[in-house]
Amino acid sequence: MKIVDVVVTPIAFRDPPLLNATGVHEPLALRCVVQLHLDDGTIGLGESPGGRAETDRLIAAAEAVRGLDVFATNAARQAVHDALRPTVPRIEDRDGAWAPLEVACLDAQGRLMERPVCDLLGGPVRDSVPFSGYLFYKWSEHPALDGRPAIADEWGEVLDPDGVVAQARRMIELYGFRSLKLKGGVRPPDEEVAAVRALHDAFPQLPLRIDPNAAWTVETSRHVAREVEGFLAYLEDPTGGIAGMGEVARATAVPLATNMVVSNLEHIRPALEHSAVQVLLLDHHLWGGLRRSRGLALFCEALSIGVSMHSNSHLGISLAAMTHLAASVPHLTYACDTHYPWNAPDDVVRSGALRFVDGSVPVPTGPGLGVELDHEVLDRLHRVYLASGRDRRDDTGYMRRIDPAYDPALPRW
Ligand code: GKR
Ligand code: MG
Repeated sequence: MKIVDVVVTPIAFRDPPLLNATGVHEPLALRCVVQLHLDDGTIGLGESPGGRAETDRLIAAAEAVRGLDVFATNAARQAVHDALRPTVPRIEDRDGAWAPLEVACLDAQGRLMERPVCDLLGGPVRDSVPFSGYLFYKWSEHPALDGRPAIADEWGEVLDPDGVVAQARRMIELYGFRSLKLKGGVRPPDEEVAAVRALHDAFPQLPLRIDPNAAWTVETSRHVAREVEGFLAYLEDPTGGIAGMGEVARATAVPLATNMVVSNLEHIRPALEHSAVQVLLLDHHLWGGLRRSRGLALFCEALSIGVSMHSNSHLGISLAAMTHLAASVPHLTYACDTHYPWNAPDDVVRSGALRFVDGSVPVPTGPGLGVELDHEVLDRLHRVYLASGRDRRDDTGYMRRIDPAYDPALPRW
C-alpha cells in the first residue's frame, strides 16, 4: 500500500493562561494535524506540536515519505532523516517531524487490517491507561490586549495552595484522576512545597509529583527534596543539566524524573554515569514515534528506570496515540501526563472514542487509532491559526507583554 499524499494542516486552539517557569500559555496553542493518504483511499491521522518551524519540517518530512509503502516505517524514518539532516541538525527535531507520520502510518495500517494501533505494538497489556491530573498555577483570564477583550475560563485563578487543592478537587470530580502532577517553577519553592503538602493532606492516597522545569538550583532542589521526601512519588526536572540532576539525586531518596535532560539517545549514557534519572518520561512526539518510544521503555525496564509519559498542550489524535502506546508498555510505572482536560473543548476528533473513566482512558477499540477527524472543526481551527498570525509558542514573550520586567533566566531560585 503506497503513501500517495500527506496533508499537513496547522491549527490553533484555545488554551487557558497556565503559568510555568518561562512565562504563561498564550490564548492559542499551536499544533499540526497530519492526514496521510494511501493509494486505496485509506487515510491515517497524526498530530504534532505546531508553529512555523515545526510545520515546515513536517511538510518536508511528508514530501520524503510520499510514494513509500505504508508498512515500511523503518525506511520512511530513514528517508525523513536523510531529507532533513542538511538543514535540521537536532535529531529531536528530525524525529519530531517523523513522529506524526509514523503515527499516521500505524493508524492507516490498523485501518487496513481492522486492528487497533495497540495491536501493531504487540497488543495491550492493560485495557485502559492511567493519566494524572495536570495541575497548573494560572490566572483567572487572558488579560485584555491589542484591543481584544479579556478571556476568562471556568477554572479561575490559582496562585496559592488552597487554589491548587480546589483545582485538583475539580479535576478529580470531572475525570476521576488517581494521581496528580503540579507544574511548578512559578511560585517561590517553599510555597510550592506548601501546595504539594496541601495536596497530600487533601488526597493522602494519591501519588503526587511536581515539575518546576529546572527553575531551581541544585541547593534549592535538595532543600525541596528534603521537604517532600516520604510523600512525593517523584520530583521532575528540579534543576537543569545532567550533572546538576545527578548532584540532587545523590542527596535524596525521592526519584528524579525528566523529560528535559534526556531527550535523545545521546543523553542516556551521561545520565547513567551521573545516576541523574530514576524515571524517564516517554514522549512519542519527541522520540520518533510509538515504536521507538516502546523501545525506550524496554531499555528503562532493563535498567530499572521508572517510566512515565510527558505531555504538552494537545488534542485527541495525540491522546489516542499516547493511550495506544502506554497500553502496550508493560513497564509503565506511573500514570501518564496529559494536558487534554485544558484543551478538550476544541478537540478535532469526533466525540465518543476518547473518555476518562476513574482517571484512565480506555484504549480505543476501533481500527487504527480508533478516532475520526471532525473536518468542520479542523477547518475552523485552521482558519483560527491563519487569522492569529502566530508562528511559534512564546510563553516568555506573552508574559513580558503583561509584565515587561519578567526575567525568564533559570534557575530562578
Ligand atoms: O505546558 O507549560 C506547560 C509545560 O511546562 C510543558 O511545556 C512541559 O513541556 O509539561 C511539560 C513538562 O513536563 O515539562
Ligand atoms: Mg516535565
